Amino acid sequence: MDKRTFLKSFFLGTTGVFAMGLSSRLKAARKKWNGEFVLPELPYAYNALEPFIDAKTMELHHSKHHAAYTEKFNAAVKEAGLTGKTAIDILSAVSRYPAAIRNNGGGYLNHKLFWKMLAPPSGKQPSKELLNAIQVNFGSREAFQEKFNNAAKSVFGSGWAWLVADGDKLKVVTTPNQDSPIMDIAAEKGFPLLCIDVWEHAYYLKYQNRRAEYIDAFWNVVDWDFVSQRFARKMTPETT
Ligand code: MN3
Repeated sequence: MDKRTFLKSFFLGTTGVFAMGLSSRLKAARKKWNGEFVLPELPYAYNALEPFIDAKTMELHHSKHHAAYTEKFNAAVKEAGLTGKTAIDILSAVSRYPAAIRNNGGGYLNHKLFWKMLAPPSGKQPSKELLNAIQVNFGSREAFQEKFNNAAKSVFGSGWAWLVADGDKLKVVTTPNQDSPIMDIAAEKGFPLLCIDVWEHAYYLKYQNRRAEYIDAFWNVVDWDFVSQRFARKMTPETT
């Protein structure tokens, strides 16, 4: 993508990026893809986020919960005759499809992003550009984190809190269950930059009912390099 196309697609937001900006590399990757969604490997060991997120939780969350969403998503996609469409294509039009697609497709893609947004504690910080955008949109990094924390705490039952880019605007939003801000049914849409899973399966073994402690601990394992690259659209968006 050249710079002009990049900027144009950036300001068009999520839909624009995916509608306009697929490079030939992405198209080639799609061509080779057989249409089946695969549980991704974690980019670190199950115990790599200790003591903030414990190994047992990570193992169950990835090898049981995420694996189940992936398997059920594949079955639902097949059932609905959608094989060959990407997860982004399917989920951005999810209002047309059965609930099994929404729940399991959301579970498949949300966790795929979540694992990549986490990393062993490194002390890395947001890029200058991202920090500047956070200050412009929320007043300060502290005010942003407070807003994100409050959003994550406020999710009733199961769901997610997100930092999303909507054009050049950053927003903190929440979604119920396995919904995503990329879904057409989302109350507030945007391109996900950062997210936290606040389903009890994400923290109950270590934190029991203390969701706020889990949210505080989460900040120690945020991969700010990943989030900053995502903000700058310097990485290949997920296609499958
Ligand atoms: Mn989960």
